[in-house]
Amino acid sequence: MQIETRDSTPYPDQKPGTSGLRKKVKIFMQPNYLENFVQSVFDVLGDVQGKVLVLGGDGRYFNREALQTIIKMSAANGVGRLLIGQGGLLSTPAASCVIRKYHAHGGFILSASHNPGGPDEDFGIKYNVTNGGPAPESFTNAVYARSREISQYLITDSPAIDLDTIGEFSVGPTTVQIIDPVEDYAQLMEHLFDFKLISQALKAGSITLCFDGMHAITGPYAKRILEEKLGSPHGSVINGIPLEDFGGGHPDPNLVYAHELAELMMSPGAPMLGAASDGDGDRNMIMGARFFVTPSDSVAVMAANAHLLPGYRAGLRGVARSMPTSQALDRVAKAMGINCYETPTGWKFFGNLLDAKKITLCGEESFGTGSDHVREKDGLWAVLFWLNLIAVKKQTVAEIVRDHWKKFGRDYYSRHDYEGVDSTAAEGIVARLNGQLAELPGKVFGNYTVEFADDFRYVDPVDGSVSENQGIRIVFTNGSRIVFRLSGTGTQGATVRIYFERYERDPQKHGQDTQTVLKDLIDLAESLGEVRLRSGMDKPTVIT
Ligand code: G16
Repeated sequence: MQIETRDSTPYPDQKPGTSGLRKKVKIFMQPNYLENFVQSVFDVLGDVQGKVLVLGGDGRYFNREALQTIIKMSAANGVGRLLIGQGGLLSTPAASCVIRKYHAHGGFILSASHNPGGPDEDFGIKYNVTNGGPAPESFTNAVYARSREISQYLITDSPAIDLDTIGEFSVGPTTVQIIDPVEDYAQLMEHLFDFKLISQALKAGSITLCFDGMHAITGPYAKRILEEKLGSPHGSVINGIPLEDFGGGHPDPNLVYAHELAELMMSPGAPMLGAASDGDGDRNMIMGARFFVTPSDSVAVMAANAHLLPGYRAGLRGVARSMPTSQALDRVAKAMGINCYETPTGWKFFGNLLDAKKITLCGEESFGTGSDHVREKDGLWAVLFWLNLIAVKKQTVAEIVRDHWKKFGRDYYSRHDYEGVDSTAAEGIVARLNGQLAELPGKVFGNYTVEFADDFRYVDPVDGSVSENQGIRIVFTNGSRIVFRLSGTGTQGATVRIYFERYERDPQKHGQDTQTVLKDLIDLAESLGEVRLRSGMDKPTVIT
């Protein structure tokens, strides 16, 4: 085996977004594009001689080819051992679990998450660090800086590795170990939840379930855990085979893209729990029969009930949510006398809080919830959490959430996405909003008085690092909010997200239609941001 040093020239666009580098497959297939990024990561990592790295992806188009390249580059850079999921597969939370369990130095996860896959669609790569979580901004900024000046990369001339056979291979100095992608993760879940209780309920039919794998990574995990280990009837997992193009679907678990599940859950014969996960298995959508649980409510309900489940009996140290996530979690934290931290969007911001043991549970409005068991959000974990909760409380999903509202009040919440907006128009929207921030406080709009308005700035309470410009908040004196931000995960044009929130304490008023309750705020957002006007769209592309 020879190590080759190949010359290359930089690409200007390798700045990682909210979660790694995401681009169209065709961009990743440009000569040396992937290689430049991977070598930039190795250059920032420094000496990796003898160290262990984890590799895997969500199985999308280009996953296998990219893995073969990364294997050769890892060997050329002197990595000691690679742990790779069989078939090149590892869900994002499973990769985090494996990094932590085997004390790996870090790992590459190949995924564009909830974005579609296929030759004309998206691919992505991110590096996770020793704690199993996404690399912090200081690291990704250094990688980007390196990618702007890179002039060569290292690669071996070794043949391709058989990714489908469990076992060990050698590539020069590197031992390549192909591992079962599910087992370590399944064992961790068994430790956190009451599998015996859940299994009894599933086998007796007192809990019925449908899990939509959306032809993405969680299919094999869900089949092994829900059907084989817990005994949910065969067929409880639908769309369970991972496909390179996700069967032509959009692997984003929301009411629009997980429509097969959504229709089933709204039908008369709906099971008790409906759930879906995204491309790489870190997101979750939870539904009861004819009932949708917003992700913001989901994390609040979880926090209020965590002590009922084996892995969380000791109680919660604290909780955290991303800034645009509703304040339902804050109310639970207040009642429990624990801290609730508000972070920018992006799971990486929870890592320090989890490592410093300031929090146990955290969540985001973007269908992400997780805990200190790994350092990623975790789709199947959330499903198991809800299953365990239903089994303990012997209530339906709707009953659990309505009881929660009775106790804490309801945060009516919705997100409106305008996808594929012209980038200049999106910048204009942001500039227009920024221009109004100073004069908004004290202004009255109907029933709403602006308490403060700002562009969210986060100072990490653990390491003091500062993240600026994390979204525009307009907060009213009654606790209602409008938040505007540009997505950091899109690959085409800009996606403008507007988040609306209104709190209602009175249980008599908890049964209203969300969009109707939020109408005043939605109209106000348009007059402030002119999103519809400037984007030329007459309505959002997705409402959740
Ligand atoms: C990623 C991040 C999440 C974030 C989400 C949405 O999720 O890990 O923390 O909330 O993007 O980000 P944006 O609003 O910028 O599009 P995933 O599932 O895509 O990795």
